[in-house]
Amino acid sequence: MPFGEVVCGSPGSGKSTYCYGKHQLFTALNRPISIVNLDPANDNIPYPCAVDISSLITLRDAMDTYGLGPNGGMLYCMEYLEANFDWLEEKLKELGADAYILFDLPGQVELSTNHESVKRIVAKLVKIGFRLAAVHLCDAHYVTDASKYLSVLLLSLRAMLHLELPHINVLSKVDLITQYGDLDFNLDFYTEVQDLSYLENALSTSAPPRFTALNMAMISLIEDYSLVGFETLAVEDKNSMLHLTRAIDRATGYIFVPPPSLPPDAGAAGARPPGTVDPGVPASAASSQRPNDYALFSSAMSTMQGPRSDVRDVQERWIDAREVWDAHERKEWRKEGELVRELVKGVGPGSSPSTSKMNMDQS
Ligand SMILES: Nc1nc2c(ncn2[C@@H]2O[C@H](COP(=O)(O)OP(=O)(O)OP(=O)(O)O)[C@@H](O)[C@H]2O)c(=O)[nH]1
Ligand SMILES: [Mg+2]
Repeated sequence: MPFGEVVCGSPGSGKSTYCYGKHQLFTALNRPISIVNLDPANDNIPYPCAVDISSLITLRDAMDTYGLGPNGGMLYCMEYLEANFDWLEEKLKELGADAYILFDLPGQVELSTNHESVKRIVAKLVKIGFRLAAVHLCDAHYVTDASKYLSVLLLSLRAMLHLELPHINVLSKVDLITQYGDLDFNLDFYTEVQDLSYLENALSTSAPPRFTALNMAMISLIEDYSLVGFETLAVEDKNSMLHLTRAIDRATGYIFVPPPSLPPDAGAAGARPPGTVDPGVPASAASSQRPNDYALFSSAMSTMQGPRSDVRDVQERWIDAREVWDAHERKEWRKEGELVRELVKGVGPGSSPSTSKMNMDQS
């Protein structure tokens, strides 16, 4: 059964960078991953792209042929993709039944909040057997201003109700959050979206007082739904990426089971953990037929553990003690670099170093 993520969010919120980061992380973990670019205006795709909407239609084609502007052209492209869903289905089939696919969407928010084409494409994907989660990225700098935070809450709620998928909202670029000023509350206030009435004071300073009643009505609407919450993401922070991966796996029910029969040249990165037994099922067998002898990722039932799984750790890492952590990480990287150099020396010229020390820590 193919699994995947529909990566959506405002322009510049970090969708393509996230897809690229996830591709690197999963490749290091030996976990399957393919990326489908659904942004017909994406000229500089940073990641290896398995399927690209540009081979079906580009934004420029739509604009030139129908005399449309960039926004109208984008909506046309999505409608065209919907009408040619067979093309997408065919390409996805080639990626195999066990594929894990990221769909990198364009940044126009109406595509994931009110325009129907993306919603219908997603519904068709679900119908052909995909288990998907929507990963909605919102730039973390919005939480530094109460009225922007409120608009992000409404946008997130709207996207959740529109796409009708298991939904993970993410405050992206949390590593940059301190650049935009101090927070009125601790980060967990913004991620847990608990008692928003505390925002009243902050809202009255960031928006004219005549809007206070309207703002409070919107707050009570968000609280009534009680749906919105946020994970955080700093794409270059391995722990942050792993934590988000766990949250998404819980939402989709994905459990990663590495292939039991690894090719002889898989190297240390692909080596099976000590003490595990090869059950003799070929690596090509479907994941449902492979025994879960050493699943590396938590299942949907397990608790969320590991570094950065508590938002207070995120606050400490990026806000309260950022410099101390930066210095600590630099020291760790130096140590790791020295270790690799030692290994290279030990193995001798011409041999490649063991990558086991460089592997992502999955615990
Ligand atoms: N510091 C930091 N920068 C990030 C992070 N994620 C993305 N960026 C930067 O944010 C900018 C926009 O990222 P993109 O990945 O192009 O954003 P996008 O959502 O794909 O943009 P559109 O496709 O235009 O909607 C780039 O300069 C990225 O390098 C992050 O976690 N931390
Ligand atoms: Mg992009």
